[in-house]
Amino acid sequence: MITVAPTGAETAKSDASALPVTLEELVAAARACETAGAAMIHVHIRDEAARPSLDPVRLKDTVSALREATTLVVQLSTGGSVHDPFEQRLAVLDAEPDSCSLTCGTVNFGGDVFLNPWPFMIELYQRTQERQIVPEFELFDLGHVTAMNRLLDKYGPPYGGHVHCDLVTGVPGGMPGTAEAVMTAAHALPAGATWSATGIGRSSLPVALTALATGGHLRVGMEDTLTFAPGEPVRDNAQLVERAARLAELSGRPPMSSDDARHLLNVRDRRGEGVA
Ligand code: KMH
Ligand code: ZN
Repeated sequence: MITVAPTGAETAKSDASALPVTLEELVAAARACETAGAAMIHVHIRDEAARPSLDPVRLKDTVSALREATTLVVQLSTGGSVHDPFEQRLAVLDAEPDSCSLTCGTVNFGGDVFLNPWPFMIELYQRTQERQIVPEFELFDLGHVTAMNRLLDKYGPPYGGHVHCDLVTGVPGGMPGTAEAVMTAAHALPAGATWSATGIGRSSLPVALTALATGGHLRVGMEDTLTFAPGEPVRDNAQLVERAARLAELSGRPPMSSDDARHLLNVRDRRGEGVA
């Protein structure tokens, strides 16, 4: 399964002109990435000035537009930017995505702190269960795996019954983007869990190759990587998905369709339902 994370909250449009920041740009990127082999999209939105936003109306419009234009599994970020308040991050679920990210602990994030205290994790997790939204557990460090396992032990399985995680490596302050770190974290996951791996910046390729070699799935995109090769900026998100799909083919593990991803994750089929 290839997930594309096309935008993120950290990069300015002025620093990467191909970064999709309007709804039209996001939908165009999503379509191109679907054609290139993506099955899921991890979404951060921006406001009219291209600043990171958790505006509830924009989030609902985004989910509807992506559902209309693509078959991708739509995952909204509940991480937002490091400046977003907890209440707004919880309210992301009101947009009724198929899936949402759920980060399992606080982590230094460059010079900032990405806050995910235990009570916030519990609140977010219980809301995903109530709303029938499949969480993707974002694990930036080995301790986050421990916290996720504790969450599952205390509060039961996620909606859909299947545990899917993303090992986010290479954030300055989190686990490094190395094969060793990916394997250590993957081995600590509960039996039956599936995982994708993300390598920020230059760790993108080694981490993707590790995941492909060891049964993991892939997350790529301009949220995580802005340089395609040394000295060569990324052209657009589809370029990163195309490369991931090529690597997957070469590894004998061709990209999963979005239908297969829906089946794997057990997402509730909301296509055809309006958002209240
Ligand atoms: N932008 C980061 C602070 C997520 O989407 O859940 C958090 C992040 C993780 O990107
Ligand atoms: Zn994100």
